[in-house]
Amino acid sequence: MHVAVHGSVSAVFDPALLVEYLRERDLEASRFDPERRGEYDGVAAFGPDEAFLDVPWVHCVRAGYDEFPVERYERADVTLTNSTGIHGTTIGETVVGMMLSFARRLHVYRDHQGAGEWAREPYESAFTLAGERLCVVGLGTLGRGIAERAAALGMDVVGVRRSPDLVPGVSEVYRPEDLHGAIADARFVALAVPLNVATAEMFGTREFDAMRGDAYVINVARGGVVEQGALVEALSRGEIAGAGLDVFDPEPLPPESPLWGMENVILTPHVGAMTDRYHADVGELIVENVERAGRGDELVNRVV
Ligand code: NDP
Ligand code: 7N6
Repeated sequence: MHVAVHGSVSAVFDPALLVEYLRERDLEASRFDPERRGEYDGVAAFGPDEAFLDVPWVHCVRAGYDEFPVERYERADVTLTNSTGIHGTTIGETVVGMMLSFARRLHVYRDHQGAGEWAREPYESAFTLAGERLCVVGLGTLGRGIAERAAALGMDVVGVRRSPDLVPGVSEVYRPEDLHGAIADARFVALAVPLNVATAEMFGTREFDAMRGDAYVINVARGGVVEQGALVEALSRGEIAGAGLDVFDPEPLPPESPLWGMENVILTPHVGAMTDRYHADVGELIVENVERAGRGDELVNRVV
Protein backbone atom coordinates (compact mmCIF):
# COMPACT_ATOMS: atom_id res chain seq x y z
CA MET A 1 0.00 0.00 0.00
CA HIS A 2 1.41 3.38 -1.02
CA VAL A 3 -0.16 6.39 0.75
CA ALA A 4 0.69 9.88 -0.49
CA VAL A 5 0.43 12.96 1.72
CA HIS A 6 -0.98 15.99 -0.11
CA GLY A 7 0.52 19.44 0.45
CA SER A 8 -2.86 20.79 1.67
CA VAL A 9 -2.25 19.14 5.08
CA SER A 10 0.27 21.92 5.75
CA ALA A 11 -2.78 23.95 6.88
CA VAL A 12 -2.38 21.90 10.09
CA PHE A 13 1.04 20.17 10.11
CA ASP A 14 4.19 19.66 8.06
CA PRO A 15 3.41 16.87 5.51
CA ALA A 16 6.82 15.34 6.31
CA LEU A 17 5.57 14.49 9.83
CA LEU A 18 2.80 12.25 8.47
CA VAL A 19 5.07 10.71 5.81
CA GLU A 20 7.55 9.85 8.59
CA TYR A 21 4.82 8.53 10.90
CA LEU A 22 3.45 6.21 8.19
CA ARG A 23 6.92 4.96 7.26
CA GLU A 24 7.61 4.18 10.93
CA ARG A 25 4.45 2.09 10.82
CA ASP A 26 5.89 0.15 7.86
CA LEU A 27 3.78 1.75 5.15
CA GLU A 28 5.11 3.05 1.87
CA ALA A 29 4.52 6.81 2.09
CA SER A 30 5.65 9.92 0.19
CA ARG A 31 4.64 13.49 -0.63
CA PHE A 32 1.83 13.64 -3.19
CA ASP A 33 3.06 14.28 -6.73
CA PRO A 34 0.25 14.58 -9.33
CA GLU A 35 2.52 13.07 -11.99
CA ARG A 36 2.76 9.86 -9.91
CA ARG A 37 -0.91 9.62 -8.92
CA GLY A 38 -1.36 6.33 -10.77
CA GLU A 39 1.04 4.68 -8.27
CA TYR A 40 -0.90 5.62 -5.13
CA ASP A 41 -3.38 3.42 -3.28
CA GLY A 42 -4.45 6.34 -1.12
CA VAL A 43 -3.92 10.03 -0.47
CA ALA A 44 -4.24 11.97 2.80
CA ALA A 45 -5.42 15.55 2.29
CA PHE A 46 -6.84 18.58 4.09
CA GLY A 47 -8.59 19.84 0.95
CA PRO A 48 -9.64 18.41 -2.43
CA ASP A 49 -7.64 18.31 -5.67
CA GLU A 50 -8.88 17.25 -9.14
CA ALA A 51 -6.05 14.71 -9.31
CA PHE A 52 -7.68 12.69 -6.49
CA LEU A 53 -10.30 11.41 -8.96
CA ASP A 54 -7.56 9.08 -10.24
CA VAL A 55 -6.64 7.71 -6.77
CA PRO A 56 -8.74 4.84 -5.31
CA TRP A 57 -8.91 6.18 -1.73
CA VAL A 58 -8.89 9.71 -0.32
CA HIS A 59 -8.49 10.23 3.43
CA CYS A 60 -9.63 13.67 4.63
CA VAL A 61 -7.51 14.71 7.63
CA ARG A 62 -10.51 16.66 9.00
CA ALA A 63 -13.81 15.47 10.47
CA GLY A 64 -15.67 17.95 8.26
CA TYR A 65 -15.49 16.83 4.62
CA ASP A 66 -17.88 19.54 3.39
CA GLU A 67 -15.31 20.89 0.88
CA PHE A 68 -14.89 17.51 -0.86
CA PRO A 69 -16.96 16.63 -3.99
CA VAL A 70 -18.59 13.55 -2.45
CA GLU A 71 -20.92 12.80 -5.38
CA ARG A 72 -18.13 13.02 -7.95
CA TYR A 73 -16.09 10.56 -5.87
CA GLU A 74 -19.06 8.23 -5.72
CA ARG A 75 -19.45 8.35 -9.51
CA ALA A 76 -15.68 7.85 -10.05
CA ASP A 77 -15.61 4.97 -7.55
CA VAL A 78 -13.21 6.85 -5.24
CA THR A 79 -13.49 5.89 -1.57
CA LEU A 80 -13.56 8.83 0.89
CA THR A 81 -12.83 8.46 4.60
CA ASN A 82 -12.71 11.27 7.18
CA SER A 83 -11.04 11.90 10.55
CA THR A 84 -13.99 11.99 12.92
CA GLY A 85 -13.15 10.49 16.32
CA ILE A 86 -9.90 12.32 17.04
CA HIS A 87 -11.11 15.76 18.15
CA GLY A 88 -13.08 15.10 21.34
CA THR A 89 -10.34 16.04 23.79
CA THR A 90 -8.96 19.07 21.93
CA ILE A 91 -12.30 20.64 21.11
CA GLY A 92 -13.72 19.66 24.52
CA GLU A 93 -10.90 21.53 26.23
CA THR A 94 -11.19 24.51 23.87
CA VAL A 95 -14.92 24.91 24.53
CA VAL A 96 -14.51 24.50 28.29
CA GLY A 97 -11.70 27.07 28.12
CA MET A 98 -13.96 29.57 26.36
CA MET A 99 -16.80 28.98 28.83
CA LEU A 100 -14.46 29.36 31.83
CA SER A 101 -13.11 32.57 30.39
CA PHE A 102 -16.59 34.02 29.97
CA ALA A 103 -17.66 32.98 33.48
CA ARG A 104 -14.47 34.06 35.26
CA ARG A 105 -13.94 37.10 32.95
CA LEU A 106 -10.37 36.04 32.06
CA HIS A 107 -10.55 37.45 28.52
CA VAL A 108 -11.49 40.88 29.85
CA TYR A 109 -8.63 40.91 32.38
CA ARG A 110 -6.20 39.78 29.67
CA ASP A 111 -7.31 42.79 27.60
CA HIS A 112 -6.84 45.05 30.64
CA GLN A 113 -3.39 43.56 31.21
CA GLY A 114 -2.38 44.57 27.70
CA ALA A 115 -3.42 48.12 28.53
CA GLY A 116 -1.64 48.04 31.94
CA GLU A 117 -4.98 48.61 33.69
CA TRP A 118 -5.92 47.45 37.25
CA ALA A 119 -9.66 47.48 36.67
CA ARG A 120 -12.36 45.25 38.14
CA GLU A 121 -15.44 44.09 36.25
CA PRO A 122 -18.83 44.96 37.81
CA TYR A 123 -19.82 42.79 40.82
CA GLU A 124 -22.67 41.10 38.93
CA SER A 125 -20.57 40.08 35.92
CA ALA A 126 -18.70 37.03 37.33
CA PHE A 127 -20.31 33.62 37.69
CA THR A 128 -19.36 29.96 37.93
CA LEU A 129 -19.96 27.24 35.35
CA ALA A 130 -21.18 24.91 38.11
CA GLY A 131 -24.97 24.82 38.02
CA GLU A 132 -25.25 26.60 34.64
CA ARG A 133 -26.98 24.87 31.74
CA LEU A 134 -25.08 24.02 28.54
CA CYS A 135 -26.87 22.88 25.39
CA VAL A 136 -24.61 20.98 22.98
CA VAL A 137 -26.00 20.87 19.44
CA GLY A 138 -24.54 17.72 17.85
CA LEU A 139 -23.51 14.85 20.11
CA GLY A 140 -20.83 13.11 18.05
CA THR A 141 -17.12 13.15 18.83
CA LEU A 142 -17.02 16.91 19.44
CA GLY A 143 -20.30 17.10 21.33
CA ARG A 144 -19.40 14.23 23.65
CA GLY A 145 -15.94 15.68 24.31
CA ILE A 146 -17.58 18.96 25.30
CA ALA A 147 -20.44 17.38 27.28
CA GLU A 148 -18.27 15.07 29.41
CA ARG A 149 -15.92 17.89 30.43
CA ALA A 150 -18.74 20.34 31.13
CA ALA A 151 -20.56 17.75 33.27
CA ALA A 152 -17.33 17.16 35.24
CA LEU A 153 -17.35 20.88 36.10
CA GLY A 154 -20.86 20.58 37.51
CA MET A 155 -22.77 21.98 34.54
CA ASP A 156 -26.25 20.79 33.66
CA VAL A 157 -25.78 19.50 30.12
CA VAL A 158 -28.51 18.87 27.55
CA GLY A 159 -28.02 18.09 23.88
CA VAL A 160 -29.54 18.01 20.40
CA ARG A 161 -29.03 15.20 17.90
CA ARG A 162 -30.98 13.27 15.28
CA SER A 163 -31.11 9.98 17.19
CA PRO A 164 -32.71 9.97 20.65
CA ASP A 165 -29.90 8.12 22.48
CA LEU A 166 -28.33 9.69 25.57
CA VAL A 167 -24.54 10.10 25.82
CA PRO A 168 -22.40 10.35 29.00
CA GLY A 169 -22.77 13.66 30.81
CA VAL A 170 -26.01 14.64 29.01
CA SER A 171 -29.24 14.58 31.01
CA GLU A 172 -31.69 15.15 28.17
CA VAL A 173 -31.60 14.80 24.38
CA TYR A 174 -33.77 16.96 22.10
CA ARG A 175 -34.57 16.32 18.43
CA PRO A 176 -33.40 18.89 15.83
CA GLU A 177 -37.02 20.09 15.42
CA ASP A 178 -37.07 20.96 19.15
CA LEU A 179 -33.94 23.12 18.91
CA HIS A 180 -35.66 26.22 20.31
CA GLY A 181 -36.88 24.35 23.37
CA ALA A 182 -33.38 22.95 23.91
CA ILE A 183 -31.61 26.32 23.82
CA ALA A 184 -34.22 28.45 25.61
CA ASP A 185 -32.92 27.87 29.16
CA ALA A 186 -29.23 27.46 28.37
CA ARG A 187 -26.49 29.84 29.55
CA PHE A 188 -24.20 28.37 26.88
CA VAL A 189 -25.03 26.85 23.49
CA ALA A 190 -22.20 24.96 21.77
CA LEU A 191 -22.53 24.13 18.07
CA ALA A 192 -20.87 20.85 17.04
CA VAL A 193 -22.74 19.63 13.94
CA PRO A 194 -21.36 18.91 10.44
CA LEU A 195 -22.09 21.53 7.75
CA ASN A 196 -24.61 20.13 5.27
CA VAL A 197 -27.94 21.08 3.69
CA ALA A 198 -29.79 20.40 6.94
CA THR A 199 -27.47 22.44 9.17
CA ALA A 200 -26.49 25.36 6.90
CA GLU A 201 -27.43 28.57 8.75
CA MET A 202 -29.45 26.52 11.28
CA PHE A 203 -28.55 29.26 13.75
CA GLY A 204 -29.95 32.68 12.79
CA THR A 205 -32.10 35.54 14.08
CA ARG A 206 -34.85 33.23 15.37
CA GLU A 207 -32.40 31.09 17.33
CA PHE A 208 -30.66 34.14 18.86
CA ASP A 209 -34.14 35.43 19.82
CA ALA A 210 -34.92 32.08 21.45
CA MET A 211 -31.74 32.25 23.57
CA ARG A 212 -31.51 33.96 26.96
CA GLY A 213 -30.19 37.52 26.97
CA ASP A 214 -27.32 36.44 29.25
CA ALA A 215 -26.38 33.42 27.11
CA TYR A 216 -23.25 32.74 25.08
CA VAL A 217 -23.02 30.90 21.77
CA ILE A 218 -19.90 28.90 20.99
CA ASN A 219 -19.25 27.75 17.42
CA VAL A 220 -16.64 25.04 16.85
CA ALA A 221 -18.51 23.43 13.93
CA ARG A 222 -18.30 25.48 10.71
CA GLY A 223 -18.94 29.19 10.08
CA GLY A 224 -21.74 28.29 7.66
CA VAL A 225 -23.81 26.69 10.45
CA VAL A 226 -24.46 30.22 11.75
CA GLU A 227 -25.92 33.13 9.78
CA GLN A 228 -22.93 35.45 10.19
CA GLY A 229 -24.89 38.71 9.80
CA ALA A 230 -27.49 37.63 12.38
CA LEU A 231 -24.68 36.77 14.82
CA VAL A 232 -23.06 40.20 14.48
CA GLU A 233 -26.47 41.81 14.93
CA ALA A 234 -27.39 39.76 18.02
CA LEU A 235 -24.03 40.64 19.60
CA SER A 236 -24.15 44.34 18.65
CA ARG A 237 -27.69 44.72 20.00
CA GLY A 238 -26.87 42.87 23.22
CA GLU A 239 -29.47 40.18 22.47
CA ILE A 240 -26.99 37.58 23.67
CA ALA A 241 -24.11 38.08 26.12
CA GLY A 242 -21.24 36.96 23.91
CA ALA A 243 -19.71 34.40 21.57
CA GLY A 244 -16.76 32.02 21.43
CA LEU A 245 -15.89 31.49 17.78
CA ASP A 246 -13.32 29.12 16.27
CA VAL A 247 -14.89 28.95 12.79
CA PHE A 248 -16.11 31.57 10.35
CA ASP A 249 -17.56 32.06 6.90
CA PRO A 250 -15.39 33.11 5.18
CA GLU A 251 -12.05 32.12 6.67
CA PRO A 252 -9.81 33.88 7.40
CA LEU A 253 -12.25 36.32 9.04
CA PRO A 254 -11.94 39.55 6.98
CA PRO A 255 -10.13 42.42 8.76
CA GLU A 256 -13.24 44.63 8.46
CA SER A 257 -15.44 42.22 10.47
CA PRO A 258 -16.88 43.92 13.57
CA LEU A 259 -16.31 40.65 15.48
CA TRP A 260 -12.60 41.48 15.85
CA GLY A 261 -13.34 44.49 18.04
CA MET A 262 -16.01 43.03 20.33
CA GLU A 263 -14.94 42.64 23.96
CA ASN A 264 -17.59 39.95 24.52
CA VAL A 265 -16.24 37.77 21.69
CA ILE A 266 -13.42 35.27 22.05
CA LEU A 267 -12.12 34.56 18.59
CA THR A 268 -9.64 31.83 17.62
CA PRO A 269 -8.38 31.19 14.04
CA HIS A 270 -9.81 27.66 13.54
CA VAL A 271 -7.32 26.15 15.97
CA GLY A 272 -9.75 24.59 18.45
CA ALA A 273 -8.58 21.10 17.48
CA MET A 274 -4.89 21.91 17.14
CA THR A 275 -2.38 19.73 19.01
CA ASP A 276 1.24 18.73 18.44
CA ARG A 277 0.16 15.13 17.74
CA TYR A 278 -2.54 15.82 15.14
CA HIS A 279 -0.44 14.08 12.44
CA ALA A 280 -0.12 10.96 14.63
CA ASP A 281 -3.87 10.86 15.38
CA VAL A 282 -4.58 11.02 11.64
CA GLY A 283 -1.78 8.52 10.96
CA GLU A 284 -3.34 6.00 13.34
CA LEU A 285 -6.64 6.19 11.45
CA ILE A 286 -4.86 5.67 8.12
CA VAL A 287 -2.90 2.68 9.45
CA GLU A 288 -6.08 1.16 10.84
CA ASN A 289 -7.80 1.47 7.46
CA VAL A 290 -4.83 0.05 5.58
CA GLU A 291 -4.94 -2.95 7.94
CA ARG A 292 -8.69 -3.29 7.47
CA ALA A 293 -8.38 -3.09 3.68
CA GLY A 294 -5.72 -5.83 3.87
CA ARG A 295 -8.14 -8.08 5.75
CA GLY A 296 -11.02 -7.20 3.42
CA ASP A 297 -12.93 -5.51 6.30
CA GLU A 298 -15.14 -2.40 6.07
CA LEU A 299 -13.13 0.84 6.52
CA VAL A 300 -13.70 3.08 9.55
CA ASN A 301 -15.09 6.60 8.95
CA ARG A 302 -16.12 5.73 5.41
CA VAL A 303 -18.12 8.53 3.78
CA VAL A 304 -18.44 7.01 0.27
P1 NDP B 1 -19.80 13.37 14.28
O1 NDP B 1 -20.27 12.79 12.99
O2 NDP B 1 -19.12 12.51 15.26
O3 NDP B 1 -21.04 14.03 15.03
C1 NDP B 1 -21.99 14.83 14.40
C2 NDP B 1 -23.18 15.01 15.32
O4 NDP B 1 -24.06 15.98 14.75
C3 NDP B 1 -23.99 13.74 15.55
O5 NDP B 1 -24.31 13.64 16.91
C4 NDP B 1 -25.25 13.96 14.73
O6 NDP B 1 -26.42 13.36 15.25
C5 NDP B 1 -25.39 15.47 14.86
N1 NDP B 1 -26.22 16.05 13.82
C6 NDP B 1 -26.15 15.88 12.49
N2 NDP B 1 -27.09 16.60 11.87
C7 NDP B 1 -27.77 17.25 12.84
C8 NDP B 1 -28.87 18.15 12.86
N3 NDP B 1 -29.46 18.52 11.73
N4 NDP B 1 -29.28 18.62 14.04
C9 NDP B 1 -28.70 18.23 15.20
N5 NDP B 1 -27.67 17.38 15.26
C10 NDP B 1 -27.22 16.90 14.10
O7 NDP B 1 -18.87 14.59 13.88
P2 NDP B 1 -17.73 15.29 14.78
O8 NDP B 1 -18.26 15.52 16.14
O9 NDP B 1 -16.46 14.57 14.63
O10 NDP B 1 -17.57 16.68 14.00
C11 NDP B 1 -18.67 17.52 13.80
C12 NDP B 1 -18.27 18.69 12.91
O11 NDP B 1 -17.47 19.60 13.64
C13 NDP B 1 -17.42 18.30 11.70
O12 NDP B 1 -18.23 17.89 10.61
C14 NDP B 1 -16.65 19.57 11.41
O13 NDP B 1 -17.37 20.40 10.52
C15 NDP B 1 -16.56 20.26 12.77
N6 NDP B 1 -15.22 20.16 13.35
C16 NDP B 1 -14.55 21.32 13.65
C17 NDP B 1 -13.31 21.27 14.23
C18 NDP B 1 -12.57 22.53 14.54
O14 NDP B 1 -11.37 22.52 14.40
N7 NDP B 1 -13.22 23.58 14.99
C19 NDP B 1 -12.65 19.99 14.55
C20 NDP B 1 -13.44 18.83 14.21
C21 NDP B 1 -14.68 18.94 13.65
P3 NDP B 1 -26.58 11.78 15.46
O15 NDP B 1 -25.58 11.44 16.53
O16 NDP B 1 -27.95 11.56 15.93
O17 NDP B 1 -26.23 11.17 14.15
C1 7N6 C 1 -7.68 21.11 12.16
C2 7N6 C 1 -9.13 21.49 11.99
C3 7N6 C 1 -12.15 19.33 11.14
O1 7N6 C 1 -13.18 19.37 10.47
O2 7N6 C 1 -11.84 21.65 10.70
C4 7N6 C 1 -11.41 20.59 11.48
O3 7N6 C 1 -11.69 18.26 11.56
C5 7N6 C 1 -9.93 20.37 11.39
C6 7N6 C 1 -6.97 21.98 13.16
